[in-house]
Amino acid sequence: MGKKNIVLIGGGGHARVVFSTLVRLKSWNIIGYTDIKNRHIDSLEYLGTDGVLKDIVKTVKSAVIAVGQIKSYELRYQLYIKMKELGYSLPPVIAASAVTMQNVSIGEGTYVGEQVYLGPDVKIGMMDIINTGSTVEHESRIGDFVHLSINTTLAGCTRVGDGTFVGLGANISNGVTIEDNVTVAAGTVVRKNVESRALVYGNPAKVVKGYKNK
Ligand code: JB2
Repeated sequence: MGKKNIVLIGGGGHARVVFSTLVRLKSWNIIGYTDIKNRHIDSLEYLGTDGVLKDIVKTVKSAVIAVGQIKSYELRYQLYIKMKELGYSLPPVIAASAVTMQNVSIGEGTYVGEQVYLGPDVKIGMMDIINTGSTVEHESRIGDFVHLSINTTLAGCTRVGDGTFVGLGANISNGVTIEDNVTVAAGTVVRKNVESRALVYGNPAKVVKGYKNK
């Protein structure tokens, strides 16, 4: 089967990672990337700003939103709306070295990085970043526009709400629910449920309520 065309949105750090993942998959013809400026990614053509996307969609139907999400998912959300309006399809990108066990589902536009493990019956939402080396064990549910940073570990039956950010190397214990728009700082060990918009940090974890106002 021939390779399908795909365009990358964004040319920063996350785009470089997504680009390498796509290259290793060998199933995509990566035509280039858009950005507000030329980021000079080796061997990937800069196509211009997002204004060019309305013409590109005539020949390239698939795109990957390769802008990351740390402080807020707002930009990823805006880009998602724009790409859908333009008629792009946003396939999930699942790295060649990721392990997905039985009955795993992964939503539209989600990136699953190298060396990720997704246990049986795990449900991953749309537009998520499940970054390099993360583990999500059995029956866990991850919402939409979530970012699990590098090497996060989520035990079985965990819940993560929409828009939540989980920092580098954080650990979430079995059965814990983290609600929407929560920020989990890097290295945090979360053993109890966390309510919406809170910041949680440290071990044992401390919680700041109402950290985010949306
Ligand atoms: O509207 C836009 C737009 N706004 C910013 N359209 C397009 N096409 N691109 C946009 N950008 C571009 O996103 C910026 O000009 C910049 O080149 C890129 C963001 O790059 P940056 O390296 O700042 O962040 P990132 O989101 O690619 O990566 C962060 O998040 C990852 C998850 C980094 O901190 C990584 O280390 C992290 N792994």
